[in-house]
Amino acid sequence: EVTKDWNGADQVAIRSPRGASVRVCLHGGQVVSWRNDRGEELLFTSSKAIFRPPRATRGGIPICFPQFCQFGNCGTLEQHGFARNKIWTIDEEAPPLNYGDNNNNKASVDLLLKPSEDDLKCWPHCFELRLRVSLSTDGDLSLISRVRNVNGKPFSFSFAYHTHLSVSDISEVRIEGLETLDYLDNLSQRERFTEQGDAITFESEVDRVYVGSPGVIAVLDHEKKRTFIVRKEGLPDIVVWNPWEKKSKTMADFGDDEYKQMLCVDAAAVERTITLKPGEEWTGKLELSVVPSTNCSDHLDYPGRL
Ligand code: TA6
Repeated sequence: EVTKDWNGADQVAIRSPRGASVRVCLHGGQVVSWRNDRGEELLFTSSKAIFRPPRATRGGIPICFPQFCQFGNCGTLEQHGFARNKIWTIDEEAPPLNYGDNNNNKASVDLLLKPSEDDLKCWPHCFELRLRVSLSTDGDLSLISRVRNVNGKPFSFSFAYHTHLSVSDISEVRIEGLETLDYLDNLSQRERFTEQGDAITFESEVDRVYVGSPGVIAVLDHEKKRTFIVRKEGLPDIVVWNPWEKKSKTMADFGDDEYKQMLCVDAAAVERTITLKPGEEWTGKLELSVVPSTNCSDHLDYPGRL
């Protein structure tokens, strides 16, 4: 179902037979809503989000391409790239996939971003970025991005699904699956640390890139008795970010107390950029599901369904 969003750009909604839904804005190719079959919103969007360029909407899942920049020296591009501030198109070459199409349990929409003349001035590389957003009959959300080097010269990029999860109380949230990994700490000039052997919990600002993380991690929301399962392929890192109170007050498009209800857990390729030679293509997959439990260890070894 295609409607118009705040600036007249198309917005596509997919509804599963059981009532789950996802909404994608062509502005930024951004998933702005993902609801379970009880209509509960699973992604965070700030009440102070600014829905117009050049700010990306503060929430949902912005697509950060061709860079996800931390630790300063972000060059001339915007910190997290321009893709989330561009108007994408619906990819006419990819017919929509619907529930029941040859026994498919997913419905999908395919979006496309290609550089304009202006874009080529600030990032002189011939790319095509295709995004397939799918919702399964049981409400799992998947995003598959494909970047192709359209016979230009080789180029390198970093990428992140900047995923804002909605949580009930950040102090009651923990992440399992990142134990013992190394991380780069954005709060201490990218110094490299090793995570201790237990789940990650939150008592202050956290801004880290866990490098070489496994394909599956779990985010437990104790109060809501539910666990987000994050599965990924082609994305070796996980960015974990919560601005906490002090930093929240410095962001105009973020409520002072909203840090309590959100956590960014971004499947990403940040530590090492990806390089494509002419004609080469890269694929990065993310699958989000929610299980009603806070005992997620039985899900961590669950083989990915990507
Ligand atoms: O998540 C890591 C990070 O780079 C943080 O340092 C913070 O800047 C966050 O992204 C938000 O970035 P944004 O451009 O969405 O405001």
